[in-house]
Amino acid sequence: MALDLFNRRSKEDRERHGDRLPPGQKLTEGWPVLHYGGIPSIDLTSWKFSAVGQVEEEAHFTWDEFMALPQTTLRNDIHCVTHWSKFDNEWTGVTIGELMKRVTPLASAKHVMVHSYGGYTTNIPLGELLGDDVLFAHTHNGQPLTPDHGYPLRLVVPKLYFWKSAKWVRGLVFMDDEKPGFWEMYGYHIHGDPWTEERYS
Ligand SMILES: Nc1nc2c(c(=O)[nH]1)N[C@H]1C(S)=C(S)[C@@H](COP(=O)(O)O)O[C@H]1N2
Ligand SMILES: [Mo]
Repeated sequence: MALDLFNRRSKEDRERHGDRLPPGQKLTEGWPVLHYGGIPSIDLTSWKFSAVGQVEEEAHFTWDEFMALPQTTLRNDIHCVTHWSKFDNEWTGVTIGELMKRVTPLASAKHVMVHSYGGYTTNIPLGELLGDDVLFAHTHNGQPLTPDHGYPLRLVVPKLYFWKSAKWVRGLVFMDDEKPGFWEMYGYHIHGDPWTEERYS
């Protein structure tokens, strides 16, 4: 009985999805669109991606430069704090590992603030951003991202709730301390692990 208190998935969800669906989540077949504010309109000719803050040297990429980086396709599941999960998303883009071959954080850098066009921010511990399942994606299931899902580029951090996967991403600021991003400031959990239901603070 005590175990059931920790595992709040319904019996049916557990039987159907095994260990793949985090507690409190429901599987969806569609792909909901969720964001705060409007969709920024982005011109690829002036698009820039920057890595700044506590780094040895700032790095800046035009769209063509970023797309010239080695491309990878990864498959993963995503989990939104509003209780939907979507399995088997295939993302194509540039892994964080490829980016980090070109960016060297200072030893003091422990956290990253992700910045988006439109002003959205979200914070992620550097160690988790550097996971081999993290990438900057321009394509989902073989289709270019639509504007509402983050065109031209979004971050994908599948280990954390999906609000950490910033759409319309424009850069990273490396920091020594943990500062809250947009939703983290408005009551979402500072970390956001779906497996331990770090939903709100
Ligand atoms: N730039 C930006 N990225 C964002 C958001 C946002 O408001 N702005 N919302 C986040 C939230 S709360 C979720 S659940 C996902 C939703 O992504 P989707 O609309 O592609 O499903 O985007 C995340 N990334
Ligand atoms: Mo969300």
